[in-house]
Amino acid sequence: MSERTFSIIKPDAVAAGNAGNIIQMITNAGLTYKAMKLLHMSQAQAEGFYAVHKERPFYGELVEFMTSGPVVVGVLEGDNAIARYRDLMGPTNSTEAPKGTIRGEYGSDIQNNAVHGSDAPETAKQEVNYFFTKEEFID
Ligand code: FUP
Repeated sequence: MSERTFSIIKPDAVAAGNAGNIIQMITNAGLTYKAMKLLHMSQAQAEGFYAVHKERPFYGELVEFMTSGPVVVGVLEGDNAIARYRDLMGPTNSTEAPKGTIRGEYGSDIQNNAVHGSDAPETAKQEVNYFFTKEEFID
């Protein structure tokens, strides 16, 4: 069944000039971009996006990292897109990510891990709506 997922190419990957290659990996995997934009998250935007991690010890550092430079946010569509994109990303900790996954190719560690992808249909919907309005979609 076709579904949508939310993706971020994080500040480490954009700053290193890897956004183009990552987009190519995503589209080569058969996922289609329905919306995309470059933005620099505000403190409030990053805090809200990661609110679920508020009590975790890495929250402050994570927000600082995510606001450190521009990111590419996007909405991907395809059959089973949420799971397929997570497989393509690889594990959260880039040091454990196999070659051929985005984090294996372009991530550095558990925080500087190149990309984000939604983990379930409900969070995908929330995350898409957090960054995009209806007018920004193709179709
Ligand atoms: P993921 O679903 O793979 O993005 O991973 P999590 O939801 O577990 O973590 C969300 C983000 O928190 C990760 F992308 C990176 C960050 N993180 C850290 O910075 N340090 C940690 O120890 C764990 C997660």
